[in-house]
Amino acid sequence: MVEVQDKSMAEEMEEKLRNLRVDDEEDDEGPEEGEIVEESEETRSSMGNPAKSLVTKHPLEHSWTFWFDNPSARSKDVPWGNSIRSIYTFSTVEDFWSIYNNIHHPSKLAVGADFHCFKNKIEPKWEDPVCANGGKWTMNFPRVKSDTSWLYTLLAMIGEQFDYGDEICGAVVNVRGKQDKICIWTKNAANEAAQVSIGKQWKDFLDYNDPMGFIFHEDAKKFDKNVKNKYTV
Ligand code: MGP
Repeated sequence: MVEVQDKSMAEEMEEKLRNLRVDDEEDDEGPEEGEIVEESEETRSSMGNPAKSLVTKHPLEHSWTFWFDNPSARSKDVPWGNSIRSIYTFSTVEDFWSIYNNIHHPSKLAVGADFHCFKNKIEPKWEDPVCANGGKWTMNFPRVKSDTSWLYTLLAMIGEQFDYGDEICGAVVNVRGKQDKICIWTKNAANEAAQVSIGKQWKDFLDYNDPMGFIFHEDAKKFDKNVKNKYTV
């Protein structure tokens, strides 16, 4: 299980986020899905000027959207997904922290809530064309013990810490009666090497030591509660 070690990992990730553009500028091969292409002159010129960089926003590689599914807004009479709402899209380090610092973390959410952070324009649904052939890794936590892991998962994703980051659609935290779950959704479930790499790296980043399983959305759609893991790390 994950222990909250100290604040150094979050600080380290934030530092990496701040440096992201400097590292990436050298090997830019053109925009990818969700990639932010605009970069102001102001951003470029502030790189060597610490005073100015305090007031300049630092762009992320991708823009991301938070989505919330409020359990009290759900109804049995409407299809699954009707109550999911997009909350906020961010594309800079600073905007991430301003939204993150002003929203409830998993321990404060109601049982049944789902909170998602997905690359912009990818909906957190099996039906989204980018997710359709994908799957998900799932970590389990005791109730109200997932806040730090949720933050570290977000920082690892938006800070592009995964070797197969392009494979990632986003992450969701599911608040349930007995436990919290955090899942990372990916695009091509059949690509075993990519999924296993993401799973192993994610466990390392969070210092998560329990076995963790990957299921294909195709299998989840069969609504079989005993759906089998395709991969385990
Ligand atoms: P869940 O919330 O992902 O699983 O899906 P959990 O947490 O194991 O189950 P819970 O009962 O504790 O909430 C629960 C159910 O929601 C699924 O069995 C589907 O009926 C529906 N569902 C979930 N997702 C992610 C989707 C989706 O992307 N599309 C559709 N159509 N239904 C979904």
